[in-house]
Amino acid sequence: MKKKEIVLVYPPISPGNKPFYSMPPLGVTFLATMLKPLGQDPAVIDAEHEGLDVNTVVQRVTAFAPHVVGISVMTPVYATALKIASGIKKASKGIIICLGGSHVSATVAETFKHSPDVDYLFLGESEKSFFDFCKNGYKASDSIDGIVYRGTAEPVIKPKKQFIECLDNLPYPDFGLIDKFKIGSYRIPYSNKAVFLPMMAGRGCPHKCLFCSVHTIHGKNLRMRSPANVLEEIKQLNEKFKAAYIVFKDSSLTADRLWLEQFCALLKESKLRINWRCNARPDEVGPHVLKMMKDAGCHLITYGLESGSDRILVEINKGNTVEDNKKAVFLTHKAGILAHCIYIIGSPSESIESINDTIRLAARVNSLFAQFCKGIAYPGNGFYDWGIKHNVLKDRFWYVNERPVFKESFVIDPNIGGGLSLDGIDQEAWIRRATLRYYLRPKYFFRFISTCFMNPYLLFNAVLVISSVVTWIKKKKIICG
Ligand code: B12
Ligand code: SF4
Repeated sequence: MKKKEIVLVYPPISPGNKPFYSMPPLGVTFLATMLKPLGQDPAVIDAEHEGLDVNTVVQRVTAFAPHVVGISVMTPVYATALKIASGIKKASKGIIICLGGSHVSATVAETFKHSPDVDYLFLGESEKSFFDFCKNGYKASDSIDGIVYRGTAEPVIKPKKQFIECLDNLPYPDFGLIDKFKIGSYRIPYSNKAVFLPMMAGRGCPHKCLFCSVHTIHGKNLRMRSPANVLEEIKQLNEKFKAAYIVFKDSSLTADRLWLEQFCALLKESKLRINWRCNARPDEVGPHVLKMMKDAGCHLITYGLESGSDRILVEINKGNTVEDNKKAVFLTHKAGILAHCIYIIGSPSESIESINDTIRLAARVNSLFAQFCKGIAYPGNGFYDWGIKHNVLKDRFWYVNERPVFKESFVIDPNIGGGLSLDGIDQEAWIRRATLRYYLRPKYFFRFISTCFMNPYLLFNAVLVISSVVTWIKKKKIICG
């Protein structure tokens, strides 16, 4: 095995289980790509996609005999990430272990209380700070911000101050750095079978939705790459990997209207035969925008509709109305674009009535894909602060202990901890009920069949969906994502 000085790990959410759906991780791939000018040839291990268990991750990492290992942490993989760190330290004490990602960005120095094996923590987007750290011989310095390390008594915290101002200065993530990378082995729901890759056209979000913690990573100011820079990346991915489908992971690709107009115009002019999907806020789309997106190859839009109750939308600071939600999906369908809608069950003042409003809204908009998720108190989001303030979060450190995880195709079990204890509301039972009530409607059946006529590949997806629903019913588990 070739030695690698630096190895980055994207941990498995369900160790030992290979997911049906997954996509190459962007964050760790960016970090690895940044290090190439230092003469480094880092490896990225996508343990989620490969479905590796903790021991295998440890073996794969240590086989590279690295000096530094970086692990990316979203809250649900925290316990697993700490186990990986511990396994690596046991195998070789001298390896420096760094953690970064959304969970770490929100909890700052807390990890040091939970694990003796982690040496450095990185806060927020870390391309520059991790590069500087590596360039500085794997040590912190006064000029590196967003880094936390062990001091003699207390942790030393250098808060995150600088976000990358001009995103065009970042290199394009080199997916070839992913160990055992096979582009065709990744799969997403409801694609049109094309080879796909993820991308981010911008970072940061000025909104303040209570369930979201994006600002802890990318801050509150929206920063966009230039449309030409994004188009060039698409061209390169198309030439290098034959990628013909781009998954924009931006919080909302429609946030900057002028940017979107320029980008769609450029993409259309380029004559690249690319399809793409993105997230959008319902209050940011209208007939003109949607037509422009469709003409530029947009295939699917994911909307966080969250709730069918205006009262709840106000409570969670969503900044739009149920009417905006209905209109957005209606216009999306009218423009010939597929819609995937996400709903939350378990916002702080959720009631049976508001849940029923949400289920009714979902049925009314009748999107191809509806996903009902449990409202979860992740460190860094407003649900977490609310849960602590109102004493309805049974265990504020719920993420430290391992949890049973079930994963079949796009099914992620919301049996995850961190839900708020709400009087008289069993969120998981309601998610089950909402999902069944949604998919077992004749009107949904017609939506599905009519969409299949446009894209027969959906039938293949349907087999996967049905098999996961059957497994779910058998195991009495729940669909979320
Ligand atoms: C894409 C995505 C996913 C994809 C990931 C697929 C993949 N292979 O990448 C999927 C759909 C699987 C997913 C699932 C989930 N996600 Co998600 N996801 C995102 C999203 C939209 C973009 C992530 C991304 O690619 N960002 C771009 C890169 C550049 O940023 P990054 O990954 O954060 O990495 C940077 C820094 O964090 C840091 N960094 C990251 N790792 C490391 C490691 C080291 C060593 C260092 C030094 C630095 C570092 O530097 C990186 C470069 O700047 C973000 C929201 C967002 N806009 O960021 C939510 C987000 C990260 N997800 C979130 C959530 C809640 C989830 C789920 C729990 C949802 C659910 N209910 O199932 C699951 C959990 C999955 C898991 N593995 O634990 C939350 C995180 C909450 C938290 N406290 O962790 C976010 C912030 C969304 C939100 N609105 O709050 N997600
Ligand atoms: S949910 Fe979307 S719009 Fe709301 S704060 Fe998060 S990223 Fe911004």
